[in-house]
Amino acid sequence: MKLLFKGGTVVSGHGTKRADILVDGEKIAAVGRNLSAPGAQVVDVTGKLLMPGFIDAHTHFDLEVAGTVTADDFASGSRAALRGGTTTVVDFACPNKGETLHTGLQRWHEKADGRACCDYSFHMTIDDWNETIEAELDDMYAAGISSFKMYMTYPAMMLDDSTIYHVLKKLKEKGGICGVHCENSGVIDALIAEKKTSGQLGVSSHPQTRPDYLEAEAVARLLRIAQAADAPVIIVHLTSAAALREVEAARKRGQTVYVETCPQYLLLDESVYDNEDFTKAAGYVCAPPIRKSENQKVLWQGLRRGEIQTISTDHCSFTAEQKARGRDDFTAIPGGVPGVETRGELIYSFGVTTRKISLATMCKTLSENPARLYGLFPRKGILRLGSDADLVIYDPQADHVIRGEDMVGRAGYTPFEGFVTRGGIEQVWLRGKLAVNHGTVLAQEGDGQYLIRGKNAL
Ligand code: DUC
Ligand code: ZN
Repeated sequence: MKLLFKGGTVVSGHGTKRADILVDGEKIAAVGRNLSAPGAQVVDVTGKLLMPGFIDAHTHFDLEVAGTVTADDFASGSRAALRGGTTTVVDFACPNKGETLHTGLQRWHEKADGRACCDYSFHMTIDDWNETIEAELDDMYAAGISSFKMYMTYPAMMLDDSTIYHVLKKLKEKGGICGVHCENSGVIDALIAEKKTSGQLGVSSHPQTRPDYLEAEAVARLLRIAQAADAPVIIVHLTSAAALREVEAARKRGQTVYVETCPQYLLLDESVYDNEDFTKAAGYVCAPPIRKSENQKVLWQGLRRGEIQTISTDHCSFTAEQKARGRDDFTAIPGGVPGVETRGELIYSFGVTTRKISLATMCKTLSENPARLYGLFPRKGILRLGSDADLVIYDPQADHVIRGEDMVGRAGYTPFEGFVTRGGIEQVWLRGKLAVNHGTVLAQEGDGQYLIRGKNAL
């Protein structure tokens, strides 16, 4: 079947242009002025923005954290993703320490296959390093996994400096790319122990035990390790000006460093943890934590200048009931916030219309750059001949209020409660099929395809 999207403004990483889009089956067949296609179904998108489906390269669906499992699995998480204009997620397959990468990969396929409503792929978490795992890397590439993840914190997953060095060297040799969660584990543990000793177990202690300088320290250390390994790295969920300064220093030395941030770090500030209402405050517990407001303008500036390449969500959702496990001890609150459903509208509303970033930068950071960085370009991330027909139809006039009760994700709340959007997502098309219409998700479990990815080309 052919579809002709007529009268809209097409957005790319270069800017905007008035153009029609012809879709044939799952692919874009033409982009141009005044297209005609006899027999095609015409979709009138006059006055609307047409953006390439967003890619969220940092989600955690169906993940066990602190003795509980995220509220969203692949079915509900991908449904929420589509609702927010995200047509592709890259989740983190996560073997337990002692397991092989194959075991972790198989487990993530079992969680996602036949259940995902949007397209999906996996990064592979490396939380252990031995000859078996090293020998598995080629199979990972063959299975379409070209990106990896390491943690510098969390005992169950963290690696020491020497192991990080060896992994980076090996990935460099194979042409892979690695994202790293950067926080100084040892000092954070010491600060937590002090809080426990003094009985300061409320949520407001959470950001105090994970200060920005301990993120910056880990970023600086990682970047020196990467320098020794002569390898590129991705700093995932960067939150602070202090950490970004370390990236700048490494780039001045000639290193290749990619940076990701998330809406919660761009739009919220540390005061969210001071709420007297435990449930409200706990809803924002994530790591790294939400920072002091002065960091926000540095992050927006970083996006504007191209120093930060991607905006993902780190979607890791828990209900109020799950968060309540830590009512008497903030360290028992499962860490993570929902975000996959709101990212596009938030960035448009509070980034583009406030002129912090351009529409082209929004398109780069939500679609084009993640597609290039994670080996999906030009199949994904751009609206051009031959690309998948993943489209977000954005209505700049459809302002509305973000409400937890309206979310299709299962957390039962949103960290952005009460935010008033500028415009809104009218439709989402996944490979030529209408997946969301005016907020109603039409896509079904199993409509999402597993994506074999190539290597980084950003
Ligand atoms: N941070 C969180 O808050 N949750 C999941 C993983 C992470 O890095
Ligand atoms: Zn994460």
